[in-house]
Amino acid sequence: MIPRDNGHDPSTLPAIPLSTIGKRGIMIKLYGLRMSNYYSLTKALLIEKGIDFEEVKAPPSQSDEYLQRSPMGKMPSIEVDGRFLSESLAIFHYLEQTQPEPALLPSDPFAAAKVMELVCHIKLDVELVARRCLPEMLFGKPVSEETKEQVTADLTQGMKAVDRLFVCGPYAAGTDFTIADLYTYYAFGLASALANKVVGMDLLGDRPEIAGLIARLAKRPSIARVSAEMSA
Ligand SMILES: N[C@@H](CCC(=O)N[C@@H](CS)C(=O)NCC(=O)O)C(=O)O
Repeated sequence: MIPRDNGHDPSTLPAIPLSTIGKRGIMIKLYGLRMSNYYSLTKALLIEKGIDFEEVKAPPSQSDEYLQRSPMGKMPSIEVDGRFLSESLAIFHYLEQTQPEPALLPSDPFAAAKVMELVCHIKLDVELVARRCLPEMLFGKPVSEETKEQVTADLTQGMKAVDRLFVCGPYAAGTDFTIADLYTYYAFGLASALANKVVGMDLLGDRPEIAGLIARLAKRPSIARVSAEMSA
């Protein structure tokens, strides 16, 4: 057990009242690198919510200091009033509660859970699966044929799950823009490139409605700003 002296212990700091983030000088710090899809997703989320934030360049690391912010040494993580939080979904959960407007989930609990169900499948059964090919695409380290076969099979199954849940009406989970649209944009960006390059699978070729949504989402001000600043 790691001693709880790392800023994660809720009893060591005063509670932050809901709906005050970014409104009374509480500045969120966003740690990571702009090249990361999950960092970009979280940045777009902060912009969508109208929350003030400051970006802190922090490449992934296994240093003790980094692990205090993000226990797997990954990006992104955020800092709120001296407390740290990692994992894009956990960060979303926190921001949705502290800054409910604009809502990125439906008010109906079941409809909200359906949005999260779609997010889980996009994240775990598509993006995370395609990520197994990252070493080959990014670092020129070939992945084995066995891995490629497994990735192809898992991606096929994952996309079938996504097909069952994806609404595109016109947004990913229905009539309104939700967190599922941010995961659609940022997860498929990486996953479709990886699938195409490494296992020769075209994830979006037979799914013009998802491809069309991604093209429309690219023009959304939050996402367009994140893209513009990525290459700045
Ligand atoms: N489940 C995490 C995934 C974060 C993640 O995979 N981040 C990547 C960059 S996009 C990373 O930090 N990779 C570095 C590493 O694995 O060491 C989330 O949703 O935030």
